[in-house]
Amino acid sequence: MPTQPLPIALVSGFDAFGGGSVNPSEQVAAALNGQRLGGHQVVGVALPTAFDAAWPALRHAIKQHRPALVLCLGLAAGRGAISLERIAVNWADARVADNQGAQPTGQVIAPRGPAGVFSTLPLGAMKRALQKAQVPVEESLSAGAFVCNHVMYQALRHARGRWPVGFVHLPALPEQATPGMPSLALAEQIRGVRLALQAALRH
Ligand code: PCA
Repeated sequence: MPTQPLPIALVSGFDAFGGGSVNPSEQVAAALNGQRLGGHQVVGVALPTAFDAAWPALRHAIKQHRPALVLCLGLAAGRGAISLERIAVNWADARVADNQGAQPTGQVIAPRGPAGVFSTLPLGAMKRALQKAQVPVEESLSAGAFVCNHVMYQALRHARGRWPVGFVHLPALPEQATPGMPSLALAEQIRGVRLALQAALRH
């Protein structure tokens, strides 16, 4: 008898940006790609860190894989814990140029869209799972106003509650942290995202 394909959990990361040479989010998404987790097949994809290209790339992956859940990852250098983002805002305000040279400042993303959209992932359950495993975790009220927030906003609006969508920001890797900047080893980042994803899929 043919086996039923497992539902897909889509995990996205971003490529390096702003002069950096690596992005842990891309590495974590690649590490989880192909794994089976909580009765789901994980598909990990990398998105370009560019306002015009990131959401079309994620939308394409969603169309292709029809995921049961979408978890987007990005780097937030300077944060010391895995940050579960609560809300995406309808605002683009870049402090650095993206990978295509675009740098929108003070712009609404969707003129007819709501000011903010809440994550539809179970952040409380995800947070508890990481706390239990002693992975540094925090809830965050803003994913910023760069490409990460942009993708979170668009992905939530696109899903319209049909599948859960959320965003998790990751600390810098030890090798990329500047002096005094908090960081988290890649293995811990992978462990933390895996646990968070598992908790979300169980919910
Ligand atoms: N972090 C950036 C964009 C890509 C990434 O990994 C952000 O926080 O917007």
